[in-house]
Amino acid sequence: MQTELEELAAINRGADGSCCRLALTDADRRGRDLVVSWMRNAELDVNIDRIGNIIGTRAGTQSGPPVMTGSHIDTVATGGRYDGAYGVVAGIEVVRALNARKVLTKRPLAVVVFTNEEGVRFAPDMMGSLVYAGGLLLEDALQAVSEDGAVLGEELARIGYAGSKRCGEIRPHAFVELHIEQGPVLDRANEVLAVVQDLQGISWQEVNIRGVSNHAGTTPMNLRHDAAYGAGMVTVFVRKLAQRMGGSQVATIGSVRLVPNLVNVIAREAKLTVDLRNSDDAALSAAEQELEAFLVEIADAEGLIIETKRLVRTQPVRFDDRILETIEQVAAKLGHGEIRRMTSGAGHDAQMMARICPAAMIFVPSVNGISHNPKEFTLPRHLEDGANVLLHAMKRIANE
Ligand code: HGY
Ligand code: MN
Ligand code: MN
Repeated sequence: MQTELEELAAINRGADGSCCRLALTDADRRGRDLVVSWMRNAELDVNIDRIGNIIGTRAGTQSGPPVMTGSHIDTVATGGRYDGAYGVVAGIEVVRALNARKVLTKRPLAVVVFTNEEGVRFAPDMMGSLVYAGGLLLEDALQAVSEDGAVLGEELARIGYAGSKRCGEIRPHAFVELHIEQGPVLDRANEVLAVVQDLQGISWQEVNIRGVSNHAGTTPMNLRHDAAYGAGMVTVFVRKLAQRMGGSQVATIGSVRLVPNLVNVIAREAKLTVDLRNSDDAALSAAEQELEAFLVEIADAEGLIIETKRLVRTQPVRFDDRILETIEQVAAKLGHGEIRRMTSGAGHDAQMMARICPAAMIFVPSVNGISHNPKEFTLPRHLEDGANVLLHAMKRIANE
């Protein structure tokens, strides 16, 4: 697995060691080509569907819905080498291990690479799995436009991954995703594995604030309509909102773009993104409503025009109890004792697959809880432990 993870990480590697394989760029294509070659070497039958999902299948002794695993290989622009890639590489490793031992399973197995999980170039995130699960029309996904004006369907064709298979044609018997935790819980508790029982709701909005450009030196403070000040007020508001709400509420202003973005010009425009998450859907809706009321308030107070555009809204997801128990039993049998059940703060393709089949996830630790960052790291033995649990869980589910 380390070799494959290194090969993927070497594609378009940043000076700081970060991985940058934005969805449907040439770097993503190079990663896809690598994974397809690994799948074929593992004797998987590879199909590409119409949103570019890559599905490698392994026959069982019986036909029928496969037990599926997999994740994504697209990254954020400053990504680490494990986010997504680990689940794909481990899934292929599971197949290789079964091949080496000439072990057949009753049900077929499948390893999938979902298109555009990160959603940072084309919204929404988890796009490929959302289309696969029927939560987003293929036509709408193909028409998604990126900040740099690229159209998703055209990019998919340009990199040669506009497949012909109908999205979701292979309806899995079950879906198990292996992923790094991307947070501090396991690392701080000095634990090796967790089974993910649920996943937060996610709300992404774009907030466009329009004011009036003017001279930084001559414009009296009480006559300003300063879009940058509006952006700053929103940034402070969402932080205080999350602190006030407590629980699992988190809030992030990840992107702020000012226009004209010049030292001596009052900004006429600020485009920012707001990421709100909570494992309680009612609380997440309340947070969205509080933000909406605040935007009306500052628009009036500062003489700004503020418009919002929804990018993503997903409900919290509870994974399947039977799959959770299988993962727990397998982990115990492999000597890990009773492993922790936890909530995922990050979005994952498994949350979309849970719409169409029993699904769950396995986490391994992220050192210092760091992710979406080139310092993302997981110990090799933890990677192995996770892959072993995946192997035995898939075998058990495939033979039940
Ligand atoms: O945003 C997320 O949680 C995921 O990394 N796409
Ligand atoms: Mn991921
Ligand atoms: Mn990610």
